[in-house]
Amino acid sequence: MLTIDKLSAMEILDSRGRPTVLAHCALRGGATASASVPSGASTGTAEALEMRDRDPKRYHGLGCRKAVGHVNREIAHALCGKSFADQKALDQAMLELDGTANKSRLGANAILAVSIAFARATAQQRGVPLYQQFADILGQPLRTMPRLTINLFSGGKHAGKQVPIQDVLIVPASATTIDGSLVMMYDIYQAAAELTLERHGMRLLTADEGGLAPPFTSAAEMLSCAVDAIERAGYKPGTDAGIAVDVASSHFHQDGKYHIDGQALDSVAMISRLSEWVSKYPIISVEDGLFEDDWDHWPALRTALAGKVLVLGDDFLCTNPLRIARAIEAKACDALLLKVNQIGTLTESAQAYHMAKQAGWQVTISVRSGETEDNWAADLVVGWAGDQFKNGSITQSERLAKYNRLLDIEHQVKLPMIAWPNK
Ligand code: 2PG
Ligand code: MG
Repeated sequence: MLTIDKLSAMEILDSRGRPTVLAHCALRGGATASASVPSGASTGTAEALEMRDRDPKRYHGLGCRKAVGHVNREIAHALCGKSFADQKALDQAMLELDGTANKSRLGANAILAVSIAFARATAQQRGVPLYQQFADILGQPLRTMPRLTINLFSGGKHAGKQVPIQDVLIVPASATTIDGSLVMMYDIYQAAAELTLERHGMRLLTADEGGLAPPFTSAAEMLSCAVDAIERAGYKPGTDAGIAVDVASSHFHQDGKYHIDGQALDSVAMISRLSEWVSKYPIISVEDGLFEDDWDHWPALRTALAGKVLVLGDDFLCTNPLRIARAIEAKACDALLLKVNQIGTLTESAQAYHMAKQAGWQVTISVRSGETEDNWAADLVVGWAGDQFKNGSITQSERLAKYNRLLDIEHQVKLPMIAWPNK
């Protein structure tokens, strides 16, 4: 049994300078640990509620003092001195305490900070690395290192909407280690920075996740520039390095149309546009190709693209077991983008993971556009044998905290990197 001695939280800042929650957890026996939670910009409407103060005088209303107060008072009061058999029991106690479907009473940011701080303290108490603790929570052995999907170019909400689609990511497909993936990505990022200077007169203008954000005039230009960068770096597009796209189309869907590159496309035309991109560019994964509630057309998207690329749901699924069940039933996609803070506890995230895997889907584990220097996501993707890891670019310390932790894990344990394509 694990007994909580002390629980507290405080407000810290994320990589965008916005407040977020850090929780401290002390267990009887001496283990102490802390954890901080990330925050998204392009959020799905079905995400669990991230509690903000809404006080316009502090951080434009984005303060997290209410969520922090919930940890320091109600959650601490309910959990301190109590013993829990495991993570599931702890998370269940918080779900019952909150009592809402979307954690809107206590805040998903408050609950998740405690959920992860508890996992980390438990790992310490047991004397095991955090990735092992995560594997034990999931109930499966360590298996593989993830294939990286690394942000090269950004648009959409992460870069002031200079181009509608959000992320063009590089997948170092022929790399066999994390180290080799990062070496390849360094070359491609530098080549892209040179191209940005030559074509747009600027070298580094980066977005929330460290991706380059030149003023492309169309999504197609963004994609073809990624291919140029791969070639310029001396790699073969599609063989050495592929492209993953986060279309994040909910954010340019309005009045039933997809507003992209000066056109207003209906769902069928949007699917055709995505199919064109897939045949023209070495794309291996398409995330949120359609609007999060375009349930009528997601199955057609999957039919059009499955087998050629991963049809990945992010805002569409929101790591929410109910939405995942509906998408499996409807054959609407074949991969889950798993973000723990979309749902708010490790236990529910594990449930989402198992559902996706049982349906034969792949799982990409993703961080958020607002991150801290906390690196637990790296342990999570190894512990849960995520097929891919989406962690932004190779610049900015909040991203490097995770990549460097992956390098450290790779140094400690010899696990094979997941094969690509992993179909
Ligand atoms: C996404 C994520 C990460 P955000 O849409 O996949 O890139 O963005 O954290 O802003 O939701
Ligand atoms: Mg996304």
